[in-house]
Amino acid sequence: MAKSAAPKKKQTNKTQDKNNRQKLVDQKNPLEGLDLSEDKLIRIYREMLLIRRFEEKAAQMYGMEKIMGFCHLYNGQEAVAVGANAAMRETDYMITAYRDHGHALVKGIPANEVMAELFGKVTGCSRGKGGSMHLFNAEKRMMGGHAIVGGHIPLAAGFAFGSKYKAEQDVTVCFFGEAAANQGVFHETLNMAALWKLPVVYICENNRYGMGTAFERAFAVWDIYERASAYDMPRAVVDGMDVLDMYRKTKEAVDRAREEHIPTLLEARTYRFRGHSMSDPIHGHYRTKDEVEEMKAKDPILNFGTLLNKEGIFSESDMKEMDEEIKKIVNESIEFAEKSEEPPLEDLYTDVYVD
Ligand SMILES: Cc1ncc(C[n+]2csc(CCOP(=O)(O)OP(=O)(O)O)c2C)c(N)n1
Ligand SMILES: [Mg+2]
Repeated sequence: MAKSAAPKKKQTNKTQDKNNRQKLVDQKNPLEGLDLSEDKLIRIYREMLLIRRFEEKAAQMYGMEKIMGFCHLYNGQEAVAVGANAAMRETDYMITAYRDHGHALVKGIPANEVMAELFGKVTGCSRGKGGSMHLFNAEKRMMGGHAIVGGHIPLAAGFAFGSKYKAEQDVTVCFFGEAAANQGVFHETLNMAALWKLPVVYICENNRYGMGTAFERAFAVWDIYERASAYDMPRAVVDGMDVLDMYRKTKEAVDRAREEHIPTLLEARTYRFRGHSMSDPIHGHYRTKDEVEEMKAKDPILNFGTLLNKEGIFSESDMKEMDEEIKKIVNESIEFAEKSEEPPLEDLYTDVYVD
């Protein structure tokens, strides 16, 4: 995707044929060579579906003013967090920006606690004080939910430094939006991570927009992953709409971080189906309805479901049954959040500093 003033070269029929043939070869057996059991493949599907259903309900609750303040949904991007998490160990650290519901769910924070946090209730994973953008559970090694764009990138290096210093085997995986890659701290941290050989994997979720600014208008070089070359760091572009590609490339990076203490930058090309936040329209003035519809054809959940179905791993009726079970879990999370109490006023003064 390198930017160039030269007009695009027209593809000849010959190259088109070659590309199509290559696609058929690639599509033939997407599961080949993957170390994923059928159970794990089904779990991956389930995790993506849970996020989608959770987000749909969160949108509805926002409309009903049960959820207030900032709320950024993850619809469309599910394959990024789920595919990456499938390549991680439970003990590995995860840290992300404010579009964090999906990451929190896949890292094992129960839907009840995530929904209660969105409602600002004391039973929420951050005791009702963090809200949508600050979902934490240190025991599960979910290190947040951070609202300052790019602010958590150096924190990830800190966790990775801690693991290395203590000679522990854990890897830190840090997700951030592409706009965060234009913050100075991104470059400062990548330099240090490479220099100090930190066990960290940086995953840039390039959903093409920073609020309403198309990334092409904000980046001098459009291949964001290439920025890692400045720090002699391994790098790759990933199809962020394909959970298996996410798994495969994250696994390589996580293994390299764990075994050789070499950090990696991955650029996951993805898309958000909804507005930037709940207060924004779905396409707004910065993108067209057609573009959104075109990207919806790449829906990571529908496509992965079709693949599992085609390979005889998961039938349509299994999927329907799972969907019902997940909808029940999400509905119960609403009940749980509704019934829970708000934090008491005295809590204003707790959890401010470490004891
Ligand atoms: C330091 C800082 N500057 C500005 C903002 C306001 N802001 C909130 S979200 C956002 C866009 C970030 O886009 P991106 O990193 O691509 O993440 P996405 O929303 O696409 O997931 C901005 C500028 C902020 N939160 N922090
Ligand atoms: Mg973005």
